[in-house]
Amino acid sequence: MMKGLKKWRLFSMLAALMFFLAACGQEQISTLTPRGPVASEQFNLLLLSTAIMTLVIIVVVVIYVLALIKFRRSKVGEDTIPEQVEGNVKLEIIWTIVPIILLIILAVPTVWLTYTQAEVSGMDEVDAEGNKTALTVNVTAKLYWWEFEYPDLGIITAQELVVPTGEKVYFNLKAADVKHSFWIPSIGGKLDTNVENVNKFYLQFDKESEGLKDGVFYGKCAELCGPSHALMDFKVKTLSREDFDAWTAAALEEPVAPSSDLAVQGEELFVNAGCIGCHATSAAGTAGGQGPNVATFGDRNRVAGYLEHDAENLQNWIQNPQEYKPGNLMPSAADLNGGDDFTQDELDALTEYLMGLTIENK
Ligand code: HEC
Ligand SMILES: [Cu+2]
Repeated sequence: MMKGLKKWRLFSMLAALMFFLAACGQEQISTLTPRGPVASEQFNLLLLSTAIMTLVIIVVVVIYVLALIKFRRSKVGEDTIPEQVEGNVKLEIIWTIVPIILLIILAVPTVWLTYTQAEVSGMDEVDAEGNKTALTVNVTAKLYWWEFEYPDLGIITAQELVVPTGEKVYFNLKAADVKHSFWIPSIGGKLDTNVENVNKFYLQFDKESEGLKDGVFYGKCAELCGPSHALMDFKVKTLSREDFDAWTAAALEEPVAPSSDLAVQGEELFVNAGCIGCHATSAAGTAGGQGPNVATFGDRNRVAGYLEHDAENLQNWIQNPQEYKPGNLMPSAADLNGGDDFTQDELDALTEYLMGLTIENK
């Protein structure tokens, strides 16, 4: 009976562990599957420090076990008092020097990487015509969503970052309200976004996101920022340089006109209910929206950063955003609509309109 119980316990523990580890190694979200040089360098550092720690543990455990076996009472006798020694110069030197060497082996690449990965002078480089040579994205973290501005291109998006592969992309990171932290696990370690200063770094995306699960890399807020912190996700689409240029050109064109009567009704309601006051619908523009820019809403992978991108979730969200992201700053339908929820027809019209907003399919 007892044995059976123990086995069962062990089994359920392993099952729980498997559940937690199930996400490890999924390349759209794991630090263990780096998909760019920044993440690779950081991963190698992780391996190096793990190797050093493992070596230390093994050496210590081996000496410990040897001592246990060699000096056990049944071997040395009941009343033996071991030889009393005090200080051993050779040993003292060894166990002082060895850790110092190990720490140096760890410190040199760590410090070196800390500086090289913070190297952002490329951000200001210009070519002969005075154009920036590298892409810079201004990221603003807001309760509980992400704004992405391309200052040199005059483009603004939200929730889904679009970047080219195979080149350094520079980031200016800040927060609009409280501290957040910008993190794309497979691409590189996180950096805080603060209200009082701008943090800068670069990332490089080596893989096109198209073949991935969901077709995107996952990004996260990595700094506890409020009740909906855990839902403050964003997604990253990585495109070849060519596709990225096509995307930026399309982003600067006029938004596509609504394609059906229902969508036209949706657009009218979007304006009349005041949605437009917080949600810009053109990707040509600058940062500072009160709500996410929705010019790419139809292309997005999620509603509000984390809900499956379908009509039902969109309508539930519009009706009552607080139920899905407590503490977020979007008013409920009733607040916008003179105390009444939207009717199903109104929700259908808004859905038709919003789902039709696209840059990819212009
Ligand atoms: C006072 C400003 C404000 C108004 C007015 C407003 N919203 Fe929002 N909306 C927000 C904010 C802020 C968010 C981001 C919430 C979050 O994710 O934390 C948001 C998120 C959204 C999203 C999800 C966006 C995405 O990229 O996933 C949709 C869709 C949306 N709003 C639709 C509407 C519609 C439709 C209306 C009008 C009926 C409306 N909003 C009115 C502020 C506003
Ligand atoms: Cu957060």
